[in-house]
Amino acid sequence: MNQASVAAVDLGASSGRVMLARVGADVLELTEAHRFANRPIRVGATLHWDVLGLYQGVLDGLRAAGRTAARTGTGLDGVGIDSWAVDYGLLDATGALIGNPVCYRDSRTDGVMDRVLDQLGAARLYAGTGLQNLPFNTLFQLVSAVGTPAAQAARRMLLLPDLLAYWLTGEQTAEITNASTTQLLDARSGRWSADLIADLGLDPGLFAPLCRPGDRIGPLTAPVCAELGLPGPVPVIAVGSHDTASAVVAVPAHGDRFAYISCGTWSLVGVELAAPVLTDASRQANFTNETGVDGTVRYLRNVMGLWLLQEAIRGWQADGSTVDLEALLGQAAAEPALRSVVDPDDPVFLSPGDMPARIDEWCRRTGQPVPSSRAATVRCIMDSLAVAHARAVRQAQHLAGTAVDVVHIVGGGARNELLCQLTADACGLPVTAGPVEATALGNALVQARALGAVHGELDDLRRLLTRHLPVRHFQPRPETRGDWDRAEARLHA
Ligand code: ADP
Ligand code: LRH
Repeated sequence: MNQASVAAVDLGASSGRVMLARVGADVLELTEAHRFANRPIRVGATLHWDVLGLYQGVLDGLRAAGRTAARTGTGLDGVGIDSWAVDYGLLDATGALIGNPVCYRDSRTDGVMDRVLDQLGAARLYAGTGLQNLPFNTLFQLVSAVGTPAAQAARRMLLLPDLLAYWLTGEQTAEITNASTTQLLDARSGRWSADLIADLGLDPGLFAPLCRPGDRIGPLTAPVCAELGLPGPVPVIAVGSHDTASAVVAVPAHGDRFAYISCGTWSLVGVELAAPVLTDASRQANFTNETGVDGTVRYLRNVMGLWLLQEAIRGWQADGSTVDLEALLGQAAAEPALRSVVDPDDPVFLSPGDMPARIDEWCRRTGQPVPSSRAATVRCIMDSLAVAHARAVRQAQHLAGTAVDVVHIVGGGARNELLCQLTADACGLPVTAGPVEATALGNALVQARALGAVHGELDDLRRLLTRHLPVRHFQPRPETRGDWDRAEARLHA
């Protein structure tokens, strides 16, 4: 096959999309087949994902992608699925879904992480799994539910992309890049950690056989093909099913002297490595070693990201009005720089709720001016994210013993010129912004390689990207250096 037409299903915490990609040695085209909103939904005390709504969005997208591919005379050669990490569905003994998956921002894990760290020891957990401690890691979610009727009935745990692949193919697998975010995978062997699973009292049968990006999960079932109007069996191909793993594939970098920021709901800030960093310093800085495509290590830190902006906007729109994001960012750009900065990683910002009020309170508590308008709040968020980006880029290099010459921003945040420029200034490094749809591109490239339409290593896939996709460049403004240093000192005083 010298060209492949594949559907990349990419579910983000703020929207899902199905992209149709045509990929070959001399072609890389991406078109949007379908996009749909996504958000957590509170029922009673619990914050859920509407997983059947998401599945319907995937089916609608695949139908649209199949039609477009048929019109261009190709047909669909593959389907790949990625989503945000850590969240999962539980299946009963018949393979039926038990309840709606719970959103990682739900409060059921409150206090669980500290309890597990006391039980197992933070050093042991980090040495074993290499994962940063985030309160919502799958491990903590599973432990929080031990003994509940749902957990008692559960025979299988499937992370969301694996769950959707199961519904599309009938096959149960655990794709390794996403499995690595559970904190239940052994960092050295790359297998489920039997010791950890036993020590936590979890059922080892919950965990499906692992597969790798490029493996075939199985063909779409006949009823699914019929529902989608697809003529023949289309393979579902494992990709970097953790969205960040797919995004990192599509960082248009040359060589290895680069940092990346996969910037959407979260900012995932780090470097690509050949081996994990499991030192105490790395653990204390809460850096994570997630599994990347082709056995790479995504050495990174979660920065709370554009969630702060999304959640502020959600509140402003609660009365039914709409907010023009680009206009608001334009006004924020005209606001005075670095008046107030918050630490976006403070857990106080994690849950849904009134974001501007939390930002105001942070500023008040730290003796900084409280933002006096929406534009000032947005400016505070942008400045704060840039400071956090710069800190993580600096720490990643220091902890991994590497050096970078450029920072790549990919994902929806690459459209945010203000944030890209501020990040360049704060890092003191050039920023290359784009592609916006890096995750879908990484997903599509891995499928195309599995189908034999393109060949080579990550470097080769990235060369193909840089030949076909425009990016934007932001140069650091050295005259702002002192302001950033002072802001950071203020933040960590
Ligand atoms: P996720 O995959 O986590 O849902 P995305 O990568 O889709 O996130 O990025 C979503 C973010 O992109 C939004 O929160 C928004 O801040 C940003 N964004 C989207 N469109 C624009 C735009 N036109 N200008 C600036 N930022 C944008
Ligand atoms: C980004 C992301 C991130 C995880 C978070 C739960 O979408 O996958 O890598 O930490 O969601």
